Amino acid sequence: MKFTKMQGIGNDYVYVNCFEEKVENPSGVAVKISDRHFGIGSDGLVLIMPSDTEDFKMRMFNSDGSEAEMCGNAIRCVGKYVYDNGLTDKDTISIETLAGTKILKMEIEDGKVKMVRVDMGEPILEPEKIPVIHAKERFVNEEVEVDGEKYKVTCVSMGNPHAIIYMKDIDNLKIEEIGPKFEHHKIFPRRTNTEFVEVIDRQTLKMRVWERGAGETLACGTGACAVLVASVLNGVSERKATVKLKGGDLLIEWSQEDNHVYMTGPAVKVFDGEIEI
Ligand code: ZDR
Repeated sequence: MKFTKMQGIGNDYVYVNCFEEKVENPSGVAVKISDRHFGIGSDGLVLIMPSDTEDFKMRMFNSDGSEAEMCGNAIRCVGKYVYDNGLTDKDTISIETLAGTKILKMEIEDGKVKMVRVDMGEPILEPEKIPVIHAKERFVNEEVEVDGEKYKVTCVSMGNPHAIIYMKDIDNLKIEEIGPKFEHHKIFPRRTNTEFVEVIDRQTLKMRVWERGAGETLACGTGACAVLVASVLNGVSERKATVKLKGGDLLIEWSQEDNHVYMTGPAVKVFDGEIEI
């Protein structure tokens, strides 16, 4: 199987061009190739496929083999892949995902994609659609008990579920202990991605992420979008802010005009390879 390793601010995936390759068992392949000692090493597997309705289709599998609805960092890399490899000559493309169609606007430099702005669509705030078990209309700043401690939690879906918690000194957080407890908490029927956020100022948010099905990663595109939305709902940030992640920065804007969230960030190719699966 031919593949390309790509990363978006350190969130790294193995990308397979399914116009040429056939991947029979993507969940199993994701687990195998993601292993950083016995595999290629990645946060998961991304398939670039033909779509019946849009320019391209993307499927994304976490390193535990579970399929995610959407991945913000991966979709920018899909844009770079299809443009740089001549699968399209358009700088604006549509991509079908399990979380609906996303539109990408690519910034080209010397014939190659450097930055991508993604229209991530409208955030989903209804608890049953996130999904999170809750009786009210929204899940904003609600108390949740996790492992005997009480946390104030805000839940947002960007096609995939996110739980956002504000705290100080996230650098010293033992995320590998608390992360799984949120991920598997009984109020999240489809588990959750969890973001721990430190507000630097109204235009700068710093976060760490515990990803559903992958553990701590260096970055999370949908998570950064969910964090911006949660921060506006909690009155701690402007509608446009820089979200600082371990692997780099993303610029996120929640537009008042169309209620869509826009994410801008880099997409980088690391190397091409071939592996027997
Ligand atoms: C958080 C994420 N890496 C991104 O960039 O949006 C997406 C990965 C999928 C996530 N682990 C999930 O929703 O299961």
